[in-house]
Amino acid sequence: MMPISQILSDNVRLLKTKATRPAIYGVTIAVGAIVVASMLASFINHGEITLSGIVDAQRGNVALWALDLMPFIFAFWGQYVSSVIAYEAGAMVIDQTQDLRTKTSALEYQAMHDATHDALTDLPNRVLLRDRLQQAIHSAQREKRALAVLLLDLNRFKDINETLGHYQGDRLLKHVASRLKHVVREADTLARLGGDEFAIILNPLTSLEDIHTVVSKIQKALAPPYTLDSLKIDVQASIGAALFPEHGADADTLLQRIDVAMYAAKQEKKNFVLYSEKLDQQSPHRLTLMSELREAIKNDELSLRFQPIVSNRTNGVHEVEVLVRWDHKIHGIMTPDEFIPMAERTGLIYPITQWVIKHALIQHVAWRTMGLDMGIAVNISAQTLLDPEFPDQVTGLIAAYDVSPHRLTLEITESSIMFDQELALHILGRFADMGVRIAIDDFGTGYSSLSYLKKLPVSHLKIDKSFVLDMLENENDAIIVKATIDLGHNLGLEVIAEGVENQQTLDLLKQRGCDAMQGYHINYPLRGEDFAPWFYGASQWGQRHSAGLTIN
Ligand code: G
Ligand code: G
Ligand code: MN
Repeated sequence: MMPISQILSDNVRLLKTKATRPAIYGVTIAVGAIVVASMLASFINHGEITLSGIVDAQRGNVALWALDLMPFIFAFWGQYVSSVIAYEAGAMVIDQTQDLRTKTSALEYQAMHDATHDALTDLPNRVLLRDRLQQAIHSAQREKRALAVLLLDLNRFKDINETLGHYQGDRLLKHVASRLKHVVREADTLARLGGDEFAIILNPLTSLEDIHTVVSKIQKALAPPYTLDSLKIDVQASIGAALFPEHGADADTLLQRIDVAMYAAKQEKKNFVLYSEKLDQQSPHRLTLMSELREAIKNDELSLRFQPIVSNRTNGVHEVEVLVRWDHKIHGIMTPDEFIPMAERTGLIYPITQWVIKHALIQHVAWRTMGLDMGIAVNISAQTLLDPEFPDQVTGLIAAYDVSPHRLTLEITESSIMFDQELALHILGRFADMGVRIAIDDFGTGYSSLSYLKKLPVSHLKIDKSFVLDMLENENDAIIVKATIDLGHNLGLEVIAEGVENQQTLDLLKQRGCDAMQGYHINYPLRGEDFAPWFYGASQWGQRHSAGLTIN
């Protein structure tokens, strides 16, 4: 790079040549004025313009002397002013350049920091942890020593988050992070991997005892209850650990192994589990399942079920909820509860959601060619909803299959909206603009603010089945269901009840003004090919009924 003094003198030269130009014009005009004035004087004195007349005028006319000074004054003044301007401008440019440079490097630093740190706790994130672990492994290898990695997951954090809300959940995580910071040594790395998961690299590790010491320090640090909203909350953690080089020679293997150990701790309800090979056999599927699931999506080994939703107004079925299944070679048909949480943790939820929407649209089109116009409601996880590319992907899919957007509903949960309200509002707005409908699923189990709900472009609420299942026996549940129906209607939303398992419940819901009903009493989730025969045949809510034909 050019030195600053060089830039300054170059700039000064450039600006000086520009500023000198008006001075040269000034000098030229002044010289012109002298010549014209001298000629005029010669003409007035001698009646003609001659060289001797001009010389006479120059000698004898005092006013011309003053005029003769002008070119010198202009030249000097031009030089002086241009130099001053040039220096000032040059210095200004350099000041601003330096200012910009400092600002740019501060921004670069900030961006770098944000990419490697967790925004909530400002601890290193997964990316930085992996990098630090790799470095720690290199130095441990060189110095022939061991190190340990710990994975810590809070117990029941999900419940806390859902009952007290994400704001309080975040506060709790910050408390936990600051308590953990005091447990680790300077040389150790404490990172937040996301959610309620924290990892610690213990480097160096002199003896196995060290791990136990750290684990008991962690348990002690976390033990005192946390105060949130004047509630006292106890939080415990499950901890898994793995050692280098014993359990893995590289960062990725070690990170997988702490996951296995931590899950074993959760399952066995233990505070702490150190990885061992037999754990891999015990949690046989987790790791293999993940890669199998990836393959299953590619090989279309997922399948869909469609559960009918009956409208109170028409008594017919105009919409189905789409539920995914995995036809596993060994484990048989697996329900979403067995693989969706894992898919959410590993990012596989994105391709799954794509697969589900695509195949639901294909089914919709297949029914349409049979003359069956069946709306489809797809369940969407929080991560997928908050993915800024998701609306574009949906736009692409409905365009590709030529499906009218308002025949697609996205079922989202209250917690996925509360997680990042601004982003959720923005994304839901995009769907509303497209004409895609949004339903709040499992309504009543999460935490949401009513005033916020009012702002959302939502079209209906689905009352959680836990309230509907027992509403005949449990008066509280019946009251909640009634209140939710009224609340939904006051907000201008349609209300759907889930978990309708018998006729009495169905009758009661209809009587209470519920707009639509879904549940085993109407039917189990059906395979695509079984739906039309049910709809046109056995069902009292299918075509025969709504077409006004009588059923025997
Ligand atoms: O079909 P059922 O047992 O088994 O579904 C269990 C849970 O899984 C329900 O809460 C449902 O919302 C969810 N689920 C079903 N299909 C999907 C899907 O395609 N994507 C997501 N994210 N969740 C689903
Ligand atoms: O969370 P979500 O609302 O998406 O859950 C739908 C789940 O509810 C599916 O797993 C579906 O199989 C199940 N389900 C549907 N109808 C009934 C019902 O009548 N009773 C019960 N217990 N579960 C039902
Ligand atoms: Mn649902």
